[in-house]
Amino acid sequence: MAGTDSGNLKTVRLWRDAALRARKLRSNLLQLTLSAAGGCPGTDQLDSPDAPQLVLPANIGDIEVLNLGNNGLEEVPDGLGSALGSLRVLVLRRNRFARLPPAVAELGHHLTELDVSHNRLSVLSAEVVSALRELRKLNLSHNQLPALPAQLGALIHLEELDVSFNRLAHLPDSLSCLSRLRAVDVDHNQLTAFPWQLLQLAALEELDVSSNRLRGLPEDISALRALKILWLSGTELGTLPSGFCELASLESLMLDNNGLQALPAQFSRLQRLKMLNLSSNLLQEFPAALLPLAGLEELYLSRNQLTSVPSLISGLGRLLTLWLDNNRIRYLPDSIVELTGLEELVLQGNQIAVLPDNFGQLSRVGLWKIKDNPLIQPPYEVCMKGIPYIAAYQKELAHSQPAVQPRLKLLLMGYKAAGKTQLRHCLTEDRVEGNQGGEDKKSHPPSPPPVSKGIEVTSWTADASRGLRFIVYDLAGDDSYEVIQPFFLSPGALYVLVVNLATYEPLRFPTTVGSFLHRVGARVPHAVVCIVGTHADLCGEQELEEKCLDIHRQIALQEKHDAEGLSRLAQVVDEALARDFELRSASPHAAYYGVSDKNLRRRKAHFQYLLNHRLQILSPVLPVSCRDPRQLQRLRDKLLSVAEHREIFPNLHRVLPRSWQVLEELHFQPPQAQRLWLSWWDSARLGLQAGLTEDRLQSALSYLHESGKLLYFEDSPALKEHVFHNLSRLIDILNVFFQRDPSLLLHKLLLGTSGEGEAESRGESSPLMAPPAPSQDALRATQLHHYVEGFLLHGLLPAHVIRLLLKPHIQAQQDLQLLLELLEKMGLCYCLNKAKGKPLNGSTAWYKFPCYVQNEVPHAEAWINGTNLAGQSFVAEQLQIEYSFPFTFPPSLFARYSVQINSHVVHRSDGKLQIFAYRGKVPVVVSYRPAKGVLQPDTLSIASHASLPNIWTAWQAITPLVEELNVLLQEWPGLHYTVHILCSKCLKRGSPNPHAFPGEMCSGVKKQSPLWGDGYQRVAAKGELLSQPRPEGVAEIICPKNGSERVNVALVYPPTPTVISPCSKKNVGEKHRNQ
Ligand SMILES: Nc1nc2c(ncn2[C@@H]2O[C@H](COP(=O)(O)OP(=O)(O)OP(=O)(O)O)[C@@H](O)[C@H]2O)c(=O)[nH]1
Ligand SMILES: [Mg+2]
Repeated sequence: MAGTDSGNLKTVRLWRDAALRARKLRSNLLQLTLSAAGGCPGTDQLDSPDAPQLVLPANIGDIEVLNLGNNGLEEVPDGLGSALGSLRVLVLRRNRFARLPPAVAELGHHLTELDVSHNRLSVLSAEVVSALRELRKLNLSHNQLPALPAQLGALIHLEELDVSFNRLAHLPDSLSCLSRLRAVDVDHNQLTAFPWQLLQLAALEELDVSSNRLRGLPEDISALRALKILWLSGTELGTLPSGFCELASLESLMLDNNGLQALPAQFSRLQRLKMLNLSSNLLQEFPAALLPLAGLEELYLSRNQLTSVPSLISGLGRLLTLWLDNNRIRYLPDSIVELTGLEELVLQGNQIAVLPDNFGQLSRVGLWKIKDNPLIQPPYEVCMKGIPYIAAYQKELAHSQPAVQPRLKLLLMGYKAAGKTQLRHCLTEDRVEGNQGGEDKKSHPPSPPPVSKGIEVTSWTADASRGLRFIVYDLAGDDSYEVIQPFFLSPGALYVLVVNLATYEPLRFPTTVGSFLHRVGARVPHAVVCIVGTHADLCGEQELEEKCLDIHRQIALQEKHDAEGLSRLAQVVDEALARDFELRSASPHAAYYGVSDKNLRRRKAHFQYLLNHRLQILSPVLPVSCRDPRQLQRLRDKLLSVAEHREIFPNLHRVLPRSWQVLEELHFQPPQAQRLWLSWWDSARLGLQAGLTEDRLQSALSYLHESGKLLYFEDSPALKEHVFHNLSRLIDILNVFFQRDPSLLLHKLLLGTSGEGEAESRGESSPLMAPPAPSQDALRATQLHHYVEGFLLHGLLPAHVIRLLLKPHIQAQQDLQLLLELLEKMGLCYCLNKAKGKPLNGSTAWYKFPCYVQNEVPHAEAWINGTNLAGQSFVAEQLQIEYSFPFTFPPSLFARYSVQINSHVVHRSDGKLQIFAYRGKVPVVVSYRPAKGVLQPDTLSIASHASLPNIWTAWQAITPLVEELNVLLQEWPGLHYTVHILCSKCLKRGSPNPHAFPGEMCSGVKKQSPLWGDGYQRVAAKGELLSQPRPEGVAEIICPKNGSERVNVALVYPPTPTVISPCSKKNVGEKHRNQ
């Protein structure tokens, strides 16, 4: 069977799949498949205590293939032997047989194929076995057999034997008589040596002995001259005997997961080899014996200890697949680009800093993995984007002068009054040459910083001799900044978490350290974090030591807890994957009920990603007193040495194309320098001036974002059409709104009102900014006070008051419009009474800032028809999608989401934790429930209701809202969350703990951070069930919370699979670009 078309085979895997398909294609035989009574999807036979009964239909004497698989059977149906006079193929897989049914013996004289895999066989009756004289294929895999009977030797026609996944320690001697055997699977057993019986099987073409503790191979393995496919994975081999090199027919060889340190010199005799897997061995040198294997198409050398690749590798001219990941390779030979047929090139996890020139020649490579290499040339984000980008970059570099500009974004984070601003002043101002901030002056001892001004950005030349600059972002610690802080967390930055050691105590760890780490980890997986403890001068020596140790210990605990939690979740996915999809879909009790393998694998990959991209927290905690110049100097030195670390910040050591530098300069030149933001297209035009075509702009912009020069959110579908280059103006404006201080706000407003009259008399008012009626100062102050109160309580401000607040930032008349647009774009507020694109007709525009909403529940009057979705019983059916966040909830996600949904809803009413609104005429509720301890994580749910026949209207109402949330969550690639569809029946009953059907998918990892991500594209996050078609022929699904209760399938699956169009309108530009 390996035979005729093996010339085309690409991998053993493919070959095996083809063989499997061939087995299924017994199309010219008369077939019958029987299921146990009541065996419709939605009920679970396997979990029921009573074995189901099958009754054979009458007149089945002509049946040639009978499939009784997947029925939970312990016995075959009565009369099986006598009724099936023509039977040739019998499939009994996935049942509960503990022995071979005696009736099978009656079929012996005509049966050619028998499949009893995945049962509970612990013994084979010699009598039944010897009756099966005509058998050609026998599958006994996945049973509990400790031995095989000698009578097996009587099955002289046997061609294929699968006894894998049993408990065999030996094979019967008689096996050596089966001279027609062509395929044998004995993998995953308990063999302790290579079975000599197999050496007699001269016709053997395929052999799998993987996962047995063979420890060595006999010299006379050379007897297996017909062998084409050989699996020896995980067999504890340390060397190969020279006889092995006589297996001249070998085409595919799996030798992975052994202890091989070298290959025998004669290995090159295996000239027919097309596929060779040597992954997970102990090879320190690339085996020279491979180089003459000119027919090799696939070569896997992952997870060895290779340090280099010989340039003669170019001799493997037929190579399609080359995996070299997780070795210690420092560079690639230039000749590698001659392997122009390559389709898969996997290099991740090595020490490669520079890629050879002319990489563009490898244009066929579709599978390209390069993450976790200290790449300098081309820069990491270029490499991550793929070969065409590398080719373009290399071309560009050839045409432009390189420019070096070491610059690193440094973020100071931490609880309020932790000492961030003071630290920034001390670090940057003490050295005159280091002061680029302009406003900072040399002073010592340091003057106390002014009252928190909010978020601030300054430049600090930390090492003038090397020209090393930090762009320091001082992220104010007050809660009110939570909603804007995430915009500044970007990949490739150095994070400094500041803790006030004087006020620190172990109980305060979660608020002062733990939550910040979670936040950074969720936004920027794999970020580098230093912990700095301030106020050291106020602590005794012992106190200092104890507190630093406690922080260190609690960080380790939190990390361990999170990693273990993720591993457990990954394990559940693994277990679900190990069960067939059919099995998973048979029972709503099963974990990941109804979730497709593809979605599960995606989820698994995401867990793996989360586990591999934990924060890089540098220990120990660095204590410092802002009053001690020596300690400050030590901290400076430490930060510099971290920044200088090539493997952590390769960015800083690389050569950039001149065009990138020109692009940067152009962004900060008038007239665009004054603009509040640029559209992607504006930026692209500057790119053209710099000599950068559109396709190369993205890399340049993400570099500028990472190094702190501007904000460009390539991961946010909502924001990636804009480039925020005017950082200082942007931050000043944001600070105005997020300094939650009533007196300060009032002060600003009063300042703003001075001179109002003049503006009016110049006729500058517009309908959007209808000014307040002129009145006495006192009256005005009261009025303004009223606005401030309304703002801080309900997040409401009219446009003319916003204008007063922003007065210092407004130069031209249209500025206010622009500023409001900016705030809306960033998702910080929405206009309450302005429908998109429609003028206001003279009335005042009111803006709502959801992060300020204080009232616990929305005003009920807006919720006209609906009653409480949480408790009361409904005539209508309820639909509720629940997102749950077991580790951390992104700060202010609910507030941002509140803005994001505004274009989809009408008649909304906002509470601090809940929004009531309508989509058309259909009511929707969005609710946020903060975590209560570990058992009840944070949840965000989107609900609606409708009568059963109209339930599609509810689906239609919530689907765009679900999509908006998924889009927002893409900004948090390191976040874990789950999505479920709550059982409508449980909700109706008012159950406090309704059953949750999986409706989710991995937390939608989009593009990872160019610096630390692995470049795997996050598919637009969508619900698992939400993205899967309704199972055919299933009308109802049992709710496991209440055994007999059935839920209509329309309440669990949307009418048609949701075609996610995350902000299709917003993606138009991108589509355009990609064309
Ligand atoms: N004694 C002493 N006081 C310090 C030290 N560092 C900061 N402070 C004082 O602590 C107070 C708070 O420091 P800030 O730098 O304003 O704190 P912050 O982290 O910027 O606070 P927010 O901006 O509100 O988040 C100020 O009065 C500082 O002078 C230190 O090392 N020793
Ligand atoms: Mg501060």
